[in-house]
Amino acid sequence: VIAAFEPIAAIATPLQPSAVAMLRLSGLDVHAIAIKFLERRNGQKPCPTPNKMQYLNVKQGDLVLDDVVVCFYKNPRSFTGEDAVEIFCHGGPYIVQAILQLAIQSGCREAQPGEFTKRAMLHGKMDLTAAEGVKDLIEATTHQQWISGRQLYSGRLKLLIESLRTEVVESMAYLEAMIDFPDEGDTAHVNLSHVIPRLEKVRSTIQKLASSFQSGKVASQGLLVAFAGPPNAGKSSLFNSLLGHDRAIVSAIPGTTRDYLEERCHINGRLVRLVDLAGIRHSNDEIEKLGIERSQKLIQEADVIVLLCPTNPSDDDLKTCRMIEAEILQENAKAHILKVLTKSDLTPHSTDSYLDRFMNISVVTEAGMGPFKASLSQYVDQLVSKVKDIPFITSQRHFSALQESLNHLANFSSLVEQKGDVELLAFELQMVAKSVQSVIGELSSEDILDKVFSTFCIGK
Ligand SMILES: Nc1nc2c(ncn2[C@@H]2O[C@H](COP(=O)(O)OP(=O)(O)O)[C@@H](O)[C@H]2O)c(=O)[nH]1
Ligand SMILES: [Mg+2]
Repeated sequence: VIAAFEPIAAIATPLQPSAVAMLRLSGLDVHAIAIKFLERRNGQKPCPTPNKMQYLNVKQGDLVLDDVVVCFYKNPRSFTGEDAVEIFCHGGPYIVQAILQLAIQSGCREAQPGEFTKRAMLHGKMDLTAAEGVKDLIEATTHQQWISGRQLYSGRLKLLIESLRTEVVESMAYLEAMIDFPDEGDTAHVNLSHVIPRLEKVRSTIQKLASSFQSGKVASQGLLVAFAGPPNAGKSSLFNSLLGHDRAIVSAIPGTTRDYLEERCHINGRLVRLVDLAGIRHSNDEIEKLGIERSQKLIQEADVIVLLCPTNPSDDDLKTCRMIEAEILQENAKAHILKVLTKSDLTPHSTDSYLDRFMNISVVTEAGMGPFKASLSQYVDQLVSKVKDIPFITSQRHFSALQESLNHLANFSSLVEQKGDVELLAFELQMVAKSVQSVIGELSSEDILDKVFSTFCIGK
């Protein structure tokens, strides 16, 4: 028998005039609760036969509020694993909200964001990665996000994590047997020959999985594209042009963009996060200095850095571009640098050989914008295709957990080298197993669960 949670209700579809909307109830006694305000067409009370669609009336006092289709689910055979009811009504916001009020008056509490999925997880219907997959699938507006959501939801990542954990736990069991039955007392005499190669395989698999983070993040959250270049290069103009509206202030006064701006948009159907950075230059203005510091941090995180230079640059502009390029190479080895000569509609064009490999664009005539956008969308595809058929991670949460497990594996190795105590070795492996396991969720760690589920929408 499944532990019953208090009954909750929520509207599962957007609150907008639409053909059909769905409300969802889950928890203890929700069949009885729903029957309080549902009636068959002949005036009799309905029977909560599971998994069968019923055509019923919603009664609000003497009034028939709406004709609805209702499905009752009996635990554990529901999305949440609890008794549940789904009510499909006309999608008028008044009707939908009135039915929610009836459910609340009849004994439900309004659900919190992600609460249905959280219950599904707590009842063993899915692990934490599958729950994160649900969120990605709901939020997907592009194929790349669907790839991310689908692999999480399908359980591919979960299976790999489980097999890694099993490997570690079995190695741990071997060590613990030695603690229980010590022959000699220290690892100098302990034979680790079949534990070490196993753990080395675990380490390299975790390492590979951790290195899927860049691709996974791009799939799930979009390509992070930062614009860098000397003041007045046209960064904000390009940012606005890609967004399709004037978000950043464009002006001929250098230093106009003092803080960075971030906006999501689609480029050729790919999700990108565009960041307009404050111009990198030496400044005494406190606010501008802060903006520049934050810009430098974003340069370290970006997947693509678009380095902009005006078509007829001053010596200072060229110097700044070279300096920024050197800085990027030093601070963010993974970043792809896309070099762009802006304002190609203006003459004359510089012939400096540094600019030979730059692509020409103009936001005024739109010249070169097609190829520029194509290079961004192709880069998304290139990164995402790397992980298309393998398990990959998508969030900082996954990455940190794997990083922690690698740290403990490193501790294990140095203990082996130092011929450390077998208890200490076992402890490190326990920590490895724990951090690996935390990717798919530990039922005890409420704080992780709250963090993940608070970002869901209500009704999911
Ligand atoms: N003719 C022309 N002017 C541009 C183009 N792009 C930007 N500008 C102008 O260059 C100046 C600086 O642009 P802005 O986007 O604010 O540069 P930022 O300082 O790098 O953000 C503004 O006066 C823009 O109107 C372009 O493609 N063609
Ligand atoms: Mg600007």
